[in-house]
Amino acid sequence: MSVVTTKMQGDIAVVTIDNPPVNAASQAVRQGLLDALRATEARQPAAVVLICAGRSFVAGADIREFDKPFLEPMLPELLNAIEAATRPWVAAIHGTALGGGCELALACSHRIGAPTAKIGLPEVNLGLIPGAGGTVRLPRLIDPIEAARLAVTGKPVSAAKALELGLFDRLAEGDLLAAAIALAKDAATQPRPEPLLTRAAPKVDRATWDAAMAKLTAKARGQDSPHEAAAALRDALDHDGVTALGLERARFMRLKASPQSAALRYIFFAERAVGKSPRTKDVPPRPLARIGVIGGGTMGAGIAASALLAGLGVQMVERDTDAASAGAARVEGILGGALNRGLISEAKHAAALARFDAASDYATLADADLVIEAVFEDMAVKKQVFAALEQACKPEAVLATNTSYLDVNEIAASVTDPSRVIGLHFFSPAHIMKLLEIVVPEAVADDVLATALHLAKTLRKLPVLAGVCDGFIANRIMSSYRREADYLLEDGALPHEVDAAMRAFGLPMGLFEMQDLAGLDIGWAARKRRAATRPASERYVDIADHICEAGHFGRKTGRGWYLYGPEGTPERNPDVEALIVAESARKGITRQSFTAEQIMTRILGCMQSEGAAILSEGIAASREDIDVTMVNAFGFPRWRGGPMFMQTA
Ligand code: T1G
Ligand code: NAD
Repeated sequence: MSVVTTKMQGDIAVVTIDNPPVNAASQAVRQGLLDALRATEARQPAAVVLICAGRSFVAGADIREFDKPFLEPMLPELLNAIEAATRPWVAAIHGTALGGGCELALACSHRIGAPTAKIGLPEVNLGLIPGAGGTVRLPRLIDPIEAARLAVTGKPVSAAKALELGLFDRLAEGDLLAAAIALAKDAATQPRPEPLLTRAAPKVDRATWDAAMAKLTAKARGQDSPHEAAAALRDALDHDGVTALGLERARFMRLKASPQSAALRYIFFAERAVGKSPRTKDVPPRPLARIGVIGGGTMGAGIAASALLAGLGVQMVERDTDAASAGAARVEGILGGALNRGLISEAKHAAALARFDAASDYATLADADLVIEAVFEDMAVKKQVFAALEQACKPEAVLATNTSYLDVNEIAASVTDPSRVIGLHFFSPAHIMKLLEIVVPEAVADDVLATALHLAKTLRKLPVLAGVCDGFIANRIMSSYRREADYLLEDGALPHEVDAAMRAFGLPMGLFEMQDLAGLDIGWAARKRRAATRPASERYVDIADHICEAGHFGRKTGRGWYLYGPEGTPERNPDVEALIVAESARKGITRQSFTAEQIMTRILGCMQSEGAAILSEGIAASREDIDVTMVNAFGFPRWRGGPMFMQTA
């Protein structure tokens, strides 16, 4: 059965693409479109409507074809042929028209969108640029700087914005196909618009253009494709359409072969491969309507807000009514922030609050389907909470812990039925960070694991499955390269040199800046907790402990690794640098200088060796789990794929 079919509705030919899940423009789709074009050219209907079955218009070229030789018909040539069709072609867009899908729509003479449709050119997110005329046709249809915004940022626009820009001719009120056929009938009786490819490029003042591109590429942070997209748009303005098309194709093919695009395509598919387990195949999750959150602190409030924003009901329980009120205020603050930023409507905000309650009485958890504890990082406290939950909750309720480091098997063993216990390690801020480490204890039931994965999907989180160990995947690797960074200080580096090297590598922040931001007391408490079990043979650096012993915990106390003025920017801390030099001397270490590359070689090497250990111990099932974690927990640059990908690139 062809993935492209053509049916006549009166004198309008309706060409339908049906290639689940996202109607990617695979070779079969391209061939089907070419056949449909030939058939309609022969049949000469009044006009043609191009529409997609399923949930979306064409979401792009089929990325899975990129690592194989391209097969005819090639998309650029197909789109040129559609644009040259003798009858009007109307693209009827619902869902998302992205990349090649947007370019296909641009090759049509008219475009109509469902009110909820989105359209864009996200190729930069794959280290590419549009490769089938998007950078050439779009600036000939809409304001060139707006065209650049779509291609350089990769962010799609709404149907309303597309209409405002002139990218859509109409929005469909009611049935999309009927509205598209109406537009097609009108188009059939009007003069054909000049094909975009042959239109003269608009003139844009160079200084205005350069200033706009500088703003649009400001956040590229080492990634090439945004700059390449801006250059391709400039080519489109400086040359005729056909010449610009050739330049675009050459640039696209160069980028498709680039290491950054290979890395970005790897992480795109890796994020869709993780969070799957053979144990949950055909295993239905338990019901998930109302969840309990124990603790309304930093994490509890974020988790509660995340669940409320996803449409779940939330019962928060705190130590006492004052703490419950404080926790509720934190949740209301997060929801209020979402409302003020226009992320949610008044109605959604009110509905979320109506589903929320905070109390100090565990009896309020009687109808909770799943409860997450986010209380102090203290095993005794957590065991007390689980004992109380076992009394208060229905036996089928899933009991989860948000612990960062504690042994989830030990927590599970503290209740009568350990099969109902699982780890749900959110990252702060929990209502924003997408990554969710699902920590899988030995005794967990398959349907409890399925419920955790279902919760992740409901919260639109990115789940990675982790075995039980100290720090699971993210924090275990971070602890490893934090130790290495401390060794570098003793060996001769200074905090600002390590942080500069990490930023230059593409990380959003250096490790010492990050510790100052999170609070040095958190790591200090973890090191003291581990002191008793730390191998005597392990090299230990006391520098951070000395800083904490002096009461300096970073930004929140105004000094830590760095000094913080009233505006909060980190300045080098001479006392800390003197302490570092003294520690090297005390240990008889002759300090040496390190280049940024040498620093990153040691830090990256740590990430990779700890990742290898995590794989060999079965804590993570694949390198994708580790790379997805590092990219989404610590901002490891996506255009490098991840520490494990880098080993094989
Ligand atoms: N090609 C192949 N498979 C794709 C795909 C694509 N373009 N997009 C999605 N999939 C798969 C995905 O791997 C998953 O598979 C399933 O579809 C559902 O995706 C010539 C060169 C469209 C917003 O960059 O942004 O066109 O895991 O889980 O959350 O100039 O998918 O089920 O086996 O993400 O609802 C440009 C990429 C390509 C869009 C839907 N287009 N896709 O999100 O579902 S390059 C893109 C997305 C290009 C042209 C250039 C999202 C989505 P599986 P999903 P979702
Ligand atoms: P927090 O101190 O901000 O909040 C803990 C809350 O638990 C407090 O409000 C406290 O009143 C409450 N609490 C303590 N005992 C309680 C009890 N018996 N019943 C009900 N409430 C009780 O701590 P946090 O930063 O939100 O961390 C909570 C948990 O999440 C810890 O296990 C921590 O390791 C983990 N975690 C923290 C982060 C982070 O970045 N802060 C990230 C991931 C996981």
